[in-house]
Amino acid sequence: MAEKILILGSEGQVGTDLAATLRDKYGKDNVVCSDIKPAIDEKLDLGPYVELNVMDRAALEAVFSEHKPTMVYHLAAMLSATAEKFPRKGWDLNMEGMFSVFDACIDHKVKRVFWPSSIAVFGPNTPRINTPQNCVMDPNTIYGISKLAGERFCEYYYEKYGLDVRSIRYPGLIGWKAKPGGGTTDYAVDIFHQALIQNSYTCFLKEDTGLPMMYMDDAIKATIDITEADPSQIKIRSSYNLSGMSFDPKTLSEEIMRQRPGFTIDYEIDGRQKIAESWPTSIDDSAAKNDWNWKPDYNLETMVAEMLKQLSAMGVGS
Ligand code: AKB
Repeated sequence: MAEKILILGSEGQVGTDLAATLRDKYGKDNVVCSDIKPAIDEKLDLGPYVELNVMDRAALEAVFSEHKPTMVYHLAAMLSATAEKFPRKGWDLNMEGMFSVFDACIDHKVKRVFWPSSIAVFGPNTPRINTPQNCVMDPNTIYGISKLAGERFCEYYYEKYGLDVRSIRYPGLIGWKAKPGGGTTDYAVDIFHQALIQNSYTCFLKEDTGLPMMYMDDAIKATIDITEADPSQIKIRSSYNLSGMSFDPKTLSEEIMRQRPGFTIDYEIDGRQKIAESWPTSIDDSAAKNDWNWKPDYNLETMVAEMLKQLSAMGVGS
């Protein structure tokens, strides 16, 4: 049977890239995009688009009935820094959104659903270097708590209802098509825009704050690969650790300086530092490598080169 794909949260940082890749692969009419943002002509030209709040169960039901998706990517969520400002809203969107989507998937016999977790599931007592798949997990942000609870429900829905949920723990994601909104790792995207605009950047994290990161093309590859993998390959039904590269702001700025002489960085630390300090600096993703052949293509040097090239081509800074 031909696949019909529904992306919820298609206007976000991951959704923008994922929609473009899936539309290339499956044809634009077989990928329905949806987000809380209104439908405008520019979006409708790219393929089917529905304005939708994932917490509105009746509206979600109507979208499932009309489009009959075989695969669903549920990306709508509030990220770490914003959820700290609006804890109740963050919890409601992340949890109620997940329940309404999972329940609709069961009702409509959806073959597969992708739900993203995050390195935010780890906390201050987690081993920070080469963080194992299974270890102490004591997140102290609303976002992290909602993602850890969500992971438990992924496994629960699989065991109890047979819903084939696939999930990975995204590191900080770096892409040029869309900017992230409200995350702690956002500096690693912003820095490229400011490098091209004014050749300097003021960073909100300390220079030695190492975090796991990944270039967006790798994240999209992992997202599609795990979702399309044969069920026999998926041995972890909560969420897989995933690793691309790890660096701190100083190391990233040095690589940008190397490729763009004259670039400078300074630091004005804000509340996001505390969140970053509760997360790992590097991740052990051997389970993803063994089970479904995960392998990233980008390292720090190639990611920086690609970001500068693509943003320049878009006209950023000119
Ligand atoms: C955030 O910073 O909140 C996200 C994440 C690591 O999940 N990018």
